[in-house]
Amino acid sequence: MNAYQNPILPGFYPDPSICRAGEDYYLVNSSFEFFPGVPLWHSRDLVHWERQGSVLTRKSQLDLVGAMTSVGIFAPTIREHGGRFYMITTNVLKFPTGRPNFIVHTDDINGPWSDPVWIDHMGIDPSLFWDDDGQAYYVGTGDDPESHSQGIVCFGIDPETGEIRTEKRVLWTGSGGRCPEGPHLYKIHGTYYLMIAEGGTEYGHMVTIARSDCLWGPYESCPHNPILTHRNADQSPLQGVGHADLVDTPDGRWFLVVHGVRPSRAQLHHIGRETLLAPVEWVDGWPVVNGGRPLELTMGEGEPARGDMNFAEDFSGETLDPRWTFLRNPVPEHYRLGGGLTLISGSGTLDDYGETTFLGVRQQQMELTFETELMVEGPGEAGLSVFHTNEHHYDLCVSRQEGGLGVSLRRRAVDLCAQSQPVVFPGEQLVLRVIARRGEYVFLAGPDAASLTPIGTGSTQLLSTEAMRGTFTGCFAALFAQHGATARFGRFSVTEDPEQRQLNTTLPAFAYPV
Ligand code: 6LW
Repeated sequence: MNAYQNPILPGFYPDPSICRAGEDYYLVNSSFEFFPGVPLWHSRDLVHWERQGSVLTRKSQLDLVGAMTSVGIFAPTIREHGGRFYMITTNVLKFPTGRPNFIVHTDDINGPWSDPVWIDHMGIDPSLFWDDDGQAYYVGTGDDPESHSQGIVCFGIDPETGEIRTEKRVLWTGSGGRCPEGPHLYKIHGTYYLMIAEGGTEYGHMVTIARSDCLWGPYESCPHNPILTHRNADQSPLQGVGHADLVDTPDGRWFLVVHGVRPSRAQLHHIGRETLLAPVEWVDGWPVVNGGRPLELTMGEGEPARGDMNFAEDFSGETLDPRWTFLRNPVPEHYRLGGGLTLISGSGTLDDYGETTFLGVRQQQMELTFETELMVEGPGEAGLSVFHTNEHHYDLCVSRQEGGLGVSLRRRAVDLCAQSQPVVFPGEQLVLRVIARRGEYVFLAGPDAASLTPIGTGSTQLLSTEAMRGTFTGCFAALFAQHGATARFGRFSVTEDPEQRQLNTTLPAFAYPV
C-alpha cells in the first residue's frame, strides 16, 4: 500500500466500524448528542474517504431530545449481508426503556435507512455477525449497564425484527483489561475470531482478540495480546489507540480501522478520538498489526496521501454540506437557507440541553482557521463558538449595541465563566475569525477580513477531554444564535495554510513538560 497519513478521518470520528461490499468500503462512527447521527463514509482505497451523509437522519430513528453531553449514539457497527446494509448501535438515552440497542437497514447505500427495530438487551457496543448457515448473531457488552465485568455476550437475532432467537451467553471476558467492550465477531478461514477493546477508551486502551473453532466457544486468547496498544508508547503522537474493526481487500490483504487521539501535549486532547488505519498480517492464525509496532502519523514509505482540510461555504445551495452538524434534533424553522444562512434562536442555549440553535463542523486539525461573516438582529447574541460540551466552550458573541455591533469573548469552563467587555464596531456586518493553535485559540473580529481586532485568547487545555467528566466527543467550530437573536451568516470557511499544514502533519513526539 502507498504511504498514507493517520488519522485517515481526523477530528471527532470515533469508534470506527467498516465493511466491504465488492470493491467499495463503508465506514461509520459514533456521534453521541449530535445530529444527524452516525456519519457514513465511502472509499475505494481505504485512505481517501468521501462523506456519504449520515445513517440516522430522522427523529424517528434518532431522538436526542434533552440529550446531555456524550449521551445519545454510542459505538455503531456496519455490515453488509445479502446486498442489504445493516447498522446496529445504542442510543443510551433509551436505557430507561430497557431497549437502547437497535438496527436499521437499507438496500440502497445512497438512500434513506429504515426506522429502527429495537432489541431486548441492555449493554453497549452491539455488533452483528452472520454465520455460514445464514443465522445472524448479536455480540455486545452484557445486560447489566452498571457492570462491564460480565464480558462479551452473544445471542442469535433476527436482524429484520430485532427478535432474540437463542439464549444469551458470555463468549469471552477479555485478556484481563478493564472494560471489555467494542466486540466484533468474524469467521476467517473457518475459525471464529472475537476482537474487542479493553483498558477503557483513555490512555490504557487496547485491541485484543480470541479465537475458537465453535461460535459459542471456548475462546482462546491470542498469546500476543494486546495485538495493538499505545499504552506504553508514551512518545507517540497517537495515544488511546483501541476499538478496532477488521476488513479484507478484494485481493486478500487485511487492515483494521481503530481510533486514537492526538494530544496537544502530554495527557491533553481536545479534537476528539479520530479514525486510524493499520495493516494486518496473519501469522500462525493470529493477526499481527503493523508488524507489531505502534502506529505512526505517516504510514509506509514516500509522500503520504492526505485529504484537504479546506472548506468554504457560502450557503447559496438548497441543502447543507453533510459535514454540518446540529446539537440534538434541530428545530427546522430555526435554520433557513437562501441568500445566506439565517439562524433563529431556540429556547435552548450553548449552556444547556434544550433546543439550541447550533450548526457546527468538527475541528479536524489542531492548527486551522475558521472564519464567518454575520449580521445580527433583535435582542440576544449570535456568533462563532469553539464548542466541546455545554460546559466547555469559547464563544465570540455578537450583539446589537448603541453605535453598532458589539463583540465579546465568553469562555465557559464548568462553573468558571469569563466574558470580556464588548468591543463595538460601527456598521451592520462583522467578520469573526478563530485561529486554532495547538495550545490556544485566538479570537478576532472586525468590519472586514483585512482589518480584524484581537478580542482575546483561550487555552485548548480547558477544552480538552481530560478537563471533562467521561466525555467522548471533540471540538466543533459552530455558528449559533441564542437569547432571542436572529442572525444572517453570509459565509463560513475552514482554512489550513501551508504553515498550519506543516504543523499538523509533523506533530512532534512528546517532549513531556515536567
Ligand atoms: C464506546 C466504547 C468506547 O461505546 O467508548 O472506546 C465508548 N470505546 O466502546 C463511547 O465511544
